[in-house]
Amino acid sequence: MTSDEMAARLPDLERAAGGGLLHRRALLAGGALATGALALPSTAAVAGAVGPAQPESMRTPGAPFRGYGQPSRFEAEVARGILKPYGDLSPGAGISMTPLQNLSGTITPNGLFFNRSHNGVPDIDPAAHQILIHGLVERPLKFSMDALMRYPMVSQICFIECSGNSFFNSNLFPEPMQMPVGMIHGLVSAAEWTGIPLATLLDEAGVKPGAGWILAEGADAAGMSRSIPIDKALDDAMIALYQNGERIRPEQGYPVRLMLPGYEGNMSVKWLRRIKLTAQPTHTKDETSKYTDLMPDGKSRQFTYPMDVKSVITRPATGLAMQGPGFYEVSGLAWTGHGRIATVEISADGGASWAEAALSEPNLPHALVRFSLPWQWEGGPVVLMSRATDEKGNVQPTRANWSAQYAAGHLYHCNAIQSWSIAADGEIKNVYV
Ligand SMILES: Nc1nc2c(c(=O)[nH]1)N[C@H]1C(S)=C(S)[C@@H](COP(=O)(O)O)O[C@H]1N2
Ligand SMILES: [Mo]
Repeated sequence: MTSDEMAARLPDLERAAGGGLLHRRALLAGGALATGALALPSTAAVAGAVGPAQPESMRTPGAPFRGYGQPSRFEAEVARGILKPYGDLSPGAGISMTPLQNLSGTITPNGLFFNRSHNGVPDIDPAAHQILIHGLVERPLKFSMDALMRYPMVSQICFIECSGNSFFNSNLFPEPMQMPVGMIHGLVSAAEWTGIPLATLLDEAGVKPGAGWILAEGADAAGMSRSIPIDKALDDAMIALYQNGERIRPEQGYPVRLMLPGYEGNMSVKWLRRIKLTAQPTHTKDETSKYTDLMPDGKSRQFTYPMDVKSVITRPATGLAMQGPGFYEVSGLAWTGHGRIATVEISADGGASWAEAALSEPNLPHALVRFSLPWQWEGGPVVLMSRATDEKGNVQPTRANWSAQYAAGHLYHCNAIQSWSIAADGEIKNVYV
């Protein structure tokens, strides 16, 4: 079938927007799939069999058991992308990014969870590690890891996003950079975190009147520390011990981290060793020299907490190749630090028309949501975009609008709409629209 014939066979009913986007119901019973109007990627069964009559795997016993499972050897190239801005002078200062182009669903496997560390991953013996709670409290308290393990725990699925995520699309880079989607947007990951509500431990210590903030400090060589408003600390902050069911990975803060749902990743202090209750923010190096937003008038805005509404198409996306015209599912991730995602819209004509995507369930606050939409690529050049709106009515801005809010060279908190151009030959590129 030529792409023109394909387009002609597509029932008008199922069209949701320009560029071949189909209605999110198109794959349901009775939709375009059932009517045979879609050029689906399956191949016709000729001999009624798959491969040789009896493949080797059916004639030889399989591998024995192993203590800790690993992905298939055929997935060996699926790995985090590593950036070391200081090279081997300081190899532990930098980032490793989640390969979003290789993943699906909404939970990041622990071994692929992104890692942002300011001075390496410490090797901490839980038997020797303690947390101190002091400052404006009735009773300063120390907690060993064994003591923490005896408290009632709760679980919550939430994302962590570094406020430096997507800096390759920020004002630092006036021209779009070409790299896999995971290297542009992979400083976001999500897990089910299990631990103790921070409020439980603060109640036990007794919060004194006048305590407006907490200082959280990590036990790493960066001594990373941040000020957090007491309201957040008493609301949904967690002392997290488990990540997707197993003890938190060293990269994520083993044996214990602070977890602040929806807030910029930097504030979720890893390798947590100390919480001090204070009247005012402490103005640590990590919240004055870094993680501030440079405004057009040259002033810096401090303390930008919730991560703004954002989405990115992860398939098709840079790092993947198109397999010729026909049917595709457009799929990606959306999230917001302000609660839940309300809608995600997709455009296949550079923003001229939009169709509403289907959202995965459960749609949880401060978690990743997967969105999807059926798409018939007719083989011509298109520009794919996604635009998320959250339940508070925040709408993801165009790159031009995002960029204009900040000074030249500003990089943090980039939640601009991502555009992927797809050429007739199938090449996928990062473009600014
Ligand atoms: N102690 C400590 N905590 C830290 C950091 C650090 O370098 N040291 N990095 C912060 C930053 S900038 C981010 S974005 C998140 C990243 O969490 P992750 O590495 O588990 O993805 O941890 C934060 N907590
Ligand atoms: Mo970060």
